[in-house]
Amino acid sequence: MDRRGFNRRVLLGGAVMATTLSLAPEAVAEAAASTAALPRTAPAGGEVKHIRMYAEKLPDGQMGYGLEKGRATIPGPLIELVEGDTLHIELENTTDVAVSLHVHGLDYEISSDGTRQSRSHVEPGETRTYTWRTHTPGRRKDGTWREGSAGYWHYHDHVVGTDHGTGGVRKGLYGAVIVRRKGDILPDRTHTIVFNDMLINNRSPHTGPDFEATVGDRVEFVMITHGEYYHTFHMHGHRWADNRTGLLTGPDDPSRIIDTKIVGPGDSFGFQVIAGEGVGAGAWMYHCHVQSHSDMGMVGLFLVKKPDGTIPGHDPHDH
Ligand SMILES: [Cu+2]
Repeated sequence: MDRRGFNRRVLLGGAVMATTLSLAPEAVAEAAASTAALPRTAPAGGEVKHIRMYAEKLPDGQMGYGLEKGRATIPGPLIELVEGDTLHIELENTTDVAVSLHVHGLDYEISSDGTRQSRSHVEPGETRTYTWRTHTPGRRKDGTWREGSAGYWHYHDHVVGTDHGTGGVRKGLYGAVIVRRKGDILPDRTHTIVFNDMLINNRSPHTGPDFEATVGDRVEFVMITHGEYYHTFHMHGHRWADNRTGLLTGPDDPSRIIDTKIVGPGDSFGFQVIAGEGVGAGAWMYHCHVQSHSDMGMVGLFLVKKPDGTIPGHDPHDH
């Protein structure tokens, strides 16, 4: 069973923590039942949060971020915030090269830029605190409307290999950041998919990653692109809205509904689907739709099970 998304999630919200970690199984089932009736939504932001992260070399020569020493992953931990939250990240560098943490989309001062030119990187063996802030939308004094921070964003190293972090990103120093708006619908779980050069999440070609769900689950995907190439992300059997949340806000939301999206280096977007909605259980492929790229192994499976746990027509050894 795929628990990667679950384990990597940074449970910053108290409500999320309560429903996913602390309740007895019956209570979780009950929560899930009530979720089906009315989805949970993001609370108001405004909290100040602290986490510690580690930049590490992995045994296979790749690199990753983790929340515990020796537990780095590729992608790094999923970080979830609500507009108005502030996050302080103490980054410890356990490697033998300088590393950093550079985030997209959030508010930070130049001292948290994560670049060598601003001297906001971390030398081997040292620790540095990065501060990311977020804000709610609102009107400026001149009457114009200012966007909020909500979005599907991402973070990555900016100093390994070159002053653009080209080596660090290639080796796996990247991860997803979700900033939600108060009232945004919360998913049952979230998975991060990163097209990095010709690999997905730095795994060998034709080895996924695969993600499991049961028909009816509300599953969120954060899709990030890194490296040298442009790709077309595609998922079988499921569609989403091409807007901030990937969800329609109502019958009059004019957002286009899509099942492919052209993505390029540095891009990120996200969406939610109801697993198998209208199409049923199955081993649904997701892949890059550039034909040579999918042929070379940029493909994984969204494994949507029936309530009895089976997947019609699926050989578990298939990719
Ligand atoms: Cu591609």
